[in-house]
Amino acid sequence: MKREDIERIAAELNELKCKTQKEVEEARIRFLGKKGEVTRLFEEFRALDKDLKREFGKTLNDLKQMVTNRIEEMKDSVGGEVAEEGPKQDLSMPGDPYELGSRHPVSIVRQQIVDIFRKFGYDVAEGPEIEDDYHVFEALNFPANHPARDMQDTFFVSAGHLNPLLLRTHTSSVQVRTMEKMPLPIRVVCPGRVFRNEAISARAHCIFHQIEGLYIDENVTFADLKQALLLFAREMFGPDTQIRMRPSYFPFTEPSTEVDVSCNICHGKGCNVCKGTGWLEILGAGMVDPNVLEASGIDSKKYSGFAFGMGLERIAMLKWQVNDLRHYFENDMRFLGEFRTAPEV
Ligand code: 2NL
Repeated sequence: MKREDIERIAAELNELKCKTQKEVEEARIRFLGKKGEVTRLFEEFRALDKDLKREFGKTLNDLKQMVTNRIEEMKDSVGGEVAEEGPKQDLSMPGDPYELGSRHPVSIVRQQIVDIFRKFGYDVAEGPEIEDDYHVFEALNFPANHPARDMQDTFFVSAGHLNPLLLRTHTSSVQVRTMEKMPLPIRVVCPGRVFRNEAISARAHCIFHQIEGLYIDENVTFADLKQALLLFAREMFGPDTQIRMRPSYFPFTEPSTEVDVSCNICHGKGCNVCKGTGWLEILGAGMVDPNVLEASGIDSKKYSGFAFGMGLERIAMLKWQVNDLRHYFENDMRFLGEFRTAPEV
């Protein structure tokens, strides 16, 4: 028996940190169990001669007492099964806040635009996203070799026959279906998702949203188109808004125009949103081509009409100065949360 053995055990005991009742029991076995270190010292003690017994007796008894006390002490202080039965949480704490969701910016502008045209007496129509070539291109006066009909620009669902299925590239197909089945006059807006085979960037996405409008009656003129769009622009962007029309081309309208509104940020003075021009392009429009009316069985001698179309992401970009289209599709809560308090919805 050596004094160092006793001192080492005492030192180990001081170092001992038990976190669970299981660890306390393991420590008890290690020191006081049948083959425990203290037990072993007592066995050695029995074999000592009288003088050495006198020298070690008290020290050894003190050590055993110390170990026993320390183990008992830890049994009481370490959280055991009994201690764990109490509540783990403060049940009087307030609950987690229940966060309200918010409308997506594209959904907000769609609703605004739909509401404006409803006031003007338009109906709302929706139609299939998977369409056929006829309703997306043929009935809309697209020539057979038009690039939009190419695999490069349009997602095809089926190919290799005369009227393949495809993902609609504009919601005009819904208006074609309206012309086919609804009585005249027609006043309709068609919001929806459209698809184009484009490389995704800050300015282009393969999925986006449009709203198109169509008005067909007797004696509808370009002046009616101009006034309808002016009233729309003033409802949407404020009563002082001006519009400007530039000549353009679409297969389905003749004449065609691109429409700008006066920049509602700098009020025409020129800023970085309008790139110093004072104008923002918001939509394309025109008088429905007689070929388009006739394709859907409408007498183009008796009836005429106008149509227009705009990209909802673009309108929302102008409204909230969003600089990258990809924000609309990534569902980053930091972006979506920006629209939480839009008061008008
Ligand atoms: C744009 C331009 C436009 C139309 C869409 C249309 C629909 C029928 C007949 C004639 Cl059924 N036209 N739609 C007309 C002119 C322009 O959209 O820039 N859209 C994002």
